Formats: sequence, structure tokens, C-alpha cells
Amino acid sequence: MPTDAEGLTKERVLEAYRTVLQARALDDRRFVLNRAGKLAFIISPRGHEVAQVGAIAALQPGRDRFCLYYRNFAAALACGFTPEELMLAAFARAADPSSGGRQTPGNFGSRRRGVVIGSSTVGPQIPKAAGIGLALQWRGEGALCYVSFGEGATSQGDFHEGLNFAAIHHCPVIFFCENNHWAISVPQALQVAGPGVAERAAAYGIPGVRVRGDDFFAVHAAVAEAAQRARSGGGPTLIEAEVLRLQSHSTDDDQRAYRDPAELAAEALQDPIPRMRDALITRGWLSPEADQAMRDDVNREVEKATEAAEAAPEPEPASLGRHVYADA
Ligand SMILES: Cc1ncc(C[n+]2csc(CCOP(=O)(O)OP(=O)(O)O)c2C)c(N)n1
Repeated sequence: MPTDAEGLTKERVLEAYRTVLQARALDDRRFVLNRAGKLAFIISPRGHEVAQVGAIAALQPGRDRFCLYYRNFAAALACGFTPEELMLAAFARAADPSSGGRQTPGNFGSRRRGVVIGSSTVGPQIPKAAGIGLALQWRGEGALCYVSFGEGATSQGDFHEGLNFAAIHHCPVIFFCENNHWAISVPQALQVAGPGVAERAAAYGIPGVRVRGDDFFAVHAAVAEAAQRARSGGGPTLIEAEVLRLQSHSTDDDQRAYRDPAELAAEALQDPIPRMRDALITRGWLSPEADQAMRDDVNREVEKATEAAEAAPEPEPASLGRHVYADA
């Protein structure tokens, strides 16, 4: 069975590619449902999918802990969430496993998968991950905590406190920055001085790595190396995956109002999914026919997930205070 240096088998890579396709198909469907007035608000992972799945594929959902952020729909699928579960959250249904339809759909939580629920606030998952890393170190399970965020989050105090703490205590944490160069309408240059986020690692005395986020194998290799370091007591790593934001920040934003049209047109031609498909075809792991069959299968799955979630019951009005106030 063919493998690469990190022990990736053809089957595992094709499974990861299917997850990437699922994330994109779900996003397309959610966007249509938003335009049809059925879903209130969408945050899109478009352009980030390959980086997110490449990272999680190097880790161990169920053993490791994951502090994800609101753009991590592909990462959530890679952690084991199903398309139907993500659609239940999108429709704010009672059976949404993350919050029973109470939180923004991008706030993922699943105890059995080790996914720690967050909030829509930018940054607080970072120091939380440092603390979880310390607890994992004390327990000595060999597990690690993965935390993701955008480059905008790296100008929050939370980022600096979290990295400093994790570095001092050698916590088994992977800090994964998905740098799409925009924080809503604020460009990278107004968030980060110098070439990028990876250089900031030097201030905390930990390794900082920059990787192309459209290269599945490069992202996987960087995260696998960081995981090996974390599990063997070598402490945290900061990884910066350079990605493109191929949609506006959210459906409540229109990036054409503040971005250069030529740049947007050029980025639209750099979708990472065809790049991953071509890499798999070049390796002889995928054929155009198998690709199409997989896409058709994923589209059917997303259609079924949508129908099931739309038909599912809403939360009981009497349960409004659950998770807000202590149950009497
Ligand atoms: C503390 C805080 N400040 C501001 C906001 C509003 N806000 C939501 S997302 C966002 C941009 C974050 O950009 P980045 O971290 O680069 O991630 P991206 O959304 O680009 O993936 C902002 C400013 C917020 N949710 N929380």
C-alpha cells in the first residue's frame, strides 16, 4: 500500500479528499439556503478546506482535544461530525450536538470527539487550549490540544498570553493559524508587522512554521511533526497555513466593497480543491471518473442531510434557559 513519509495511506488521503468535498458541498448548499431565507447567517470555509483537513488528518480525534473556530466546518467534519449534524446546527434544531440549536453554527462541541465548544469571540480558545494542554501533560496520556484561529486573532492579547504560557510550561499544543490575510475588512498588514504570523513564535522560544495551505501533504507533514514534538514532551508549535478567503467574511459582508477586483478575480482561479484533486491524479490515486463519482455521492449525502435537518424538530421553548442558568 503506498504511503508517504507520515504514514499516509492512499485510503486515508482519499478519505480526507472526500471530507474536503463534503465541506464544499455543504457550504454550497448552506449558501443557497441562506439566499432562500432559510438559514440566517453563514460563515464559509471556502478556500480553507484543504488546510483544515490536512491538519486534522495528522491528529487523533477521540484522543486529542480540539479548540476550533467558527470557520472550521471542514475541520469539524474531519473530527467526525457528520453533514447531518452540521446541518442540524445550521437550522438551529434541537438535535444539534454542539448546542441544541443555541449557538452560532460554527461553534462546534462534541465531548466524545474531544471538540471543546467555543464562542464567536475572536481569540479566547487560544489560552483555553494552553490550559487544556497543561492538563493533558499532567495526565500523561500522550494526547495534545490543537487550536485554530485566523491571523486577526493573533493581535488579541489572548494569543500572546496563550503562547507564552504554553511555551513556558512546554504544553502539548499545536497553534494553527489559518492566515487568509483578511480579518473581515482589515488586511494582514494592519494586524501583523513583518512577513507574517510564524515569526512571532521566536518571541516565545518555540518553533514557528509557515506552510502553503493549499498543499494537503505540506500541511499534513507540518502538523505531524508538531504532533510528534508535542507528544514527546517537546512543547508547542505555531503553524501558519497561508490560505485564501474565497468568500466574503460571512453572508453579512460583501468583500467587493473593500477589496481590489483584480485580486479577487485572481484568487478565484486559485481554489485549493482542484489542486488537491490534481495532486491525487498525478500520484495515480484518483481518476477523473472516480472524482466525479465521489462528488455525486457527496452531493446526495448533503441533500439527504439537508432534508433530515430541515424536518427535525426545533428546541422546546421551555428549554430556553438550558446551558444558560444552572438546572434547578
Ligand atoms: C473579541 C472580538 N472582536 C471582534 C469580533 C468581531 N469579529 C468577528 S470575526 C472577526 C475577524 C477575525 O479575523 P481572523 O481572526 O483573521 O479570522 P477569519 O475570520 O479571517 O478566518 C472579527 C473582527 C469578535 N467576534 N470578537
